[in-house]
Amino acid sequence: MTSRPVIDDLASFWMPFTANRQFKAAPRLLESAKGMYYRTTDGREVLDGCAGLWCVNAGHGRDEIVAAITQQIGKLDFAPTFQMGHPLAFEAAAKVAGLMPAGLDRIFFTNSGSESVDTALKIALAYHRARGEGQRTRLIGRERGYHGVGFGGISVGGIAANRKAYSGALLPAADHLSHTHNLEHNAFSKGQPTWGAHLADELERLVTLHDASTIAAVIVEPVAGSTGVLIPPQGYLQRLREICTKHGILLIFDEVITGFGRLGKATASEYFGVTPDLLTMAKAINNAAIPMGAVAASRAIHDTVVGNGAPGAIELFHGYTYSAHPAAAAAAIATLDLYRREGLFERAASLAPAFEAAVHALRDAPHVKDIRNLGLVAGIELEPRDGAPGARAYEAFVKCFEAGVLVRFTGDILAFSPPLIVDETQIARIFDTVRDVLKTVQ
Ligand code: PXG
Ligand code: PLP
Repeated sequence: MTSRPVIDDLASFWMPFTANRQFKAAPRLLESAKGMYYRTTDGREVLDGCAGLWCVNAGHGRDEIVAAITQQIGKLDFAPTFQMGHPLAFEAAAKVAGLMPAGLDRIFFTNSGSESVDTALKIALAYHRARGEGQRTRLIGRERGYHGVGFGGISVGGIAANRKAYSGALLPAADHLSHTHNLEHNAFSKGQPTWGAHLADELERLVTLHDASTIAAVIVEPVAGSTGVLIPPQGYLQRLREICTKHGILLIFDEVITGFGRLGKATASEYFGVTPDLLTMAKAINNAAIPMGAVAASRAIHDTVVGNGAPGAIELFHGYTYSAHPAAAAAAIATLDLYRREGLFERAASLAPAFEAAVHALRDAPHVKDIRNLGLVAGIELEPRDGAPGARAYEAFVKCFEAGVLVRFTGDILAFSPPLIVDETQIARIFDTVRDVLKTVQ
């Protein structure tokens, strides 16, 4: 095992979504990665139980993706996609479109999930305006929703801490549905809970309050990831779809986490059999090897916005310098080929029952208050420590890391989303480690 000196000065990097002072007092540094494992700067191997940040679905350091990026950088490092193009941008878009639900085959590239969300919200407004309904500006999100950190995303998002400091500057016309998390009815559900479809009817209440003619879109994560793996009740998404359709409101699925195999299908939309009008993605679109995100729009939305522009005029005033960056596009093409060649979405589907059994086996472990799962994603909710919310899960996270397993935590919830190449032995190791750790956690 190699050991390298830790960087002397950790001060300059202001770390995102991190307790900076706590981290810098006792840093956890990853130096390399291959397959299912990270290696730390002090030479320890760490099993990746959360695919980085829910994004490295094909496992780390995949040769095909590395080669595609390396070759592309050498051939064409950058090309503008504003009034210019390069072949890989179109090829990547066609490949992404091929995985989307039928009809959602117009792809706008971004560099992150946050940008994808803001892009989708803007497309929704542009669509209604192009149809002569420019007064439809209200955007509806959901409590406990995470839609990234742009001003649009936090406005429709439902995480109080992400909104508080910026509350005076949120989008003026946003509202929220209730979240669907309910332990009284649904604790320890395996897969989709049976209780809660009626919560979608709240959209009817918001329509009554605001009038449908003012509402542009509803955005939800089909499975909420960031706030602790909230699985939609049976029938809930179908009901949301029906109400949106009835009132001409666009439905946006934020699939930044659920896209690309997490539930055993290309999209959660396919898994649940519910098709949105716009679908946001990022992360596993190119195995997170280079920042990239995208929005898939229905033909109707695309054709309305693009068809309404005057000849020679730009139809949508929106775009990023790095939209369809050549290296990101090359990585996406290689990644999507890899998913298909290795049947990784099918693999995730076939591992899901073993994954479910392994996580629910922790039902009687200390501090466990709820366990929930779908596909290759699971959450274990812990009883918070008195007067110190989040402290127990943080302690469990650190101890798992020290025991060689990387998990995610949010509040007092541990989240699991391993790369889709995980095997049953590794699944057992992840949850055995958590069980052992929970015995020692205060
Ligand atoms: N939408 C959803 C549904 C997400 O999960 C974003 C948008 C924003 O994507 P970017 O690429 O801008 O971060 C996300 C991101 C965690 C965690 O462990 C979750 C995310 C990011 C980092 C950590 O909860 N989700
Ligand atoms: N700020 C300035 C001053 C810029 O010139 C640009 C892009 O040209 C941006 C922000 C946006 O950067 P990006 O296109 O990478 O999102």
